[in-house]
Amino acid sequence: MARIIVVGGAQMKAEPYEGRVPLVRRMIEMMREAKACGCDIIVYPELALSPFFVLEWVDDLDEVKHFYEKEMPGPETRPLFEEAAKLEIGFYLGYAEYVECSNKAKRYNTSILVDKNAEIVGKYRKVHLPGHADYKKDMPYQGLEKYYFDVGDLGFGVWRSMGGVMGMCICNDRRWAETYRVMGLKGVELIMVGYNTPNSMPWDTTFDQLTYFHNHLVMQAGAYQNSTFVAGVARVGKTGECDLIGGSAIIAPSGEIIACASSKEDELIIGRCDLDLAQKYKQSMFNFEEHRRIEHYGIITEQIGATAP
Ligand code: ING
Repeated sequence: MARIIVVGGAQMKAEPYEGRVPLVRRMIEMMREAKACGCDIIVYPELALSPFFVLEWVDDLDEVKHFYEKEMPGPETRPLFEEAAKLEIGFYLGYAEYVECSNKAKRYNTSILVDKNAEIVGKYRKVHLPGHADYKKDMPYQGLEKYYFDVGDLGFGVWRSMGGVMGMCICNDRRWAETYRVMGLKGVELIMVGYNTPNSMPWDTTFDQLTYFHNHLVMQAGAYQNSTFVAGVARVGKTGECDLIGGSAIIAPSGEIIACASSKEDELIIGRCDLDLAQKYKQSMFNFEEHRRIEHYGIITEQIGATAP
C-alpha cells in the first residue's frame, strides 16, 4: 500500500501582528482549510507565534520576553492542539522558546512536530543562527538571531510518525548541506522547514537579487541529494522596513517543486507526497551503502574560510 502523506504549507503574512489569540485563530482557519483539502499535516512558518522580532535591537531582553513560549502548549496555543486533535491532522510549528535549566535561562528558535493525536513527537532547536549579535547602526533593520537565541542543542533528529520518517529544521538551516545530510543518513523521508527570509540583507546586499533563486535552490538540492521530500513555508510580506519573501514550496526527492505559493499573502499550498518515492531514490541513485565512500574522501579538516591559494 502506497504511503501517501498530503502536506499543507500555511504561508502566513507577518502583519498585522495582534498577539497570539488572533494569530492562533488564523492558524486554526488554515488548519480547517487544510483538512478540508485532505491534508494529513500542516506546516506553519518559523517563529509563527511572534513577530519576526530579531529585526530590531532592544537593550534589555526583558522587553521581548513576552514573545517567548514558556510552555507548549500554553493557554493561548492550546486551542490549536485541540483543533488538531478534533480534525486528526498533524502540524509543524515554529516558535521562540524560553527554558530555565539549573537557574540559567536559555532562549531557542524552536520547532515541534505534533501528530494526529495532538501529541508532541519531536522538537528541534535552530542550529544555524544567521546574522550578528551586535547592533549595526545605519541599517534599515537588523538580523539579531545570535543576540536573541542560543544555538540549538538537540541536533538534527528524525522521528517515525505520520506513516514515515519525519525531520525538521528552521530557516537558515536549509542553506547548509549538513542539515539535510545528517537527517538523510538517518533515513528521513519528509523535512519540514519554516522560514522568515528578508528580500535583502542590509549588512551584505551582494546576493539580494538571488534571494528567491537561492531559497528554492537549497531546498531542491537538499531534497534530491538526500532522497527526501522538503516542505518549506514562509512568513511573508512587509514587517517594519523589512519585506519577507514568499516562495513557500513542497519539493519531491527528485528535486522537482510539486507545489509553490504564487502570492505574498496567507496561502495554503498542498503537496501529495508518496513517501515510497523517497525510498526509490535511497535504493538507487543515493544508496549510501552502495555508492557513498566516505573512507575515500580524504581527511576532512575544519578549513572553514580557508584562505585562497
Ligand atoms: N532568515 C534568513 C535566511 O537564512 C536572515 C537569514 C535573517 C537574513 C535575518 C536577514 C535578516 O533565510 C532566517 N530566519 O534565518
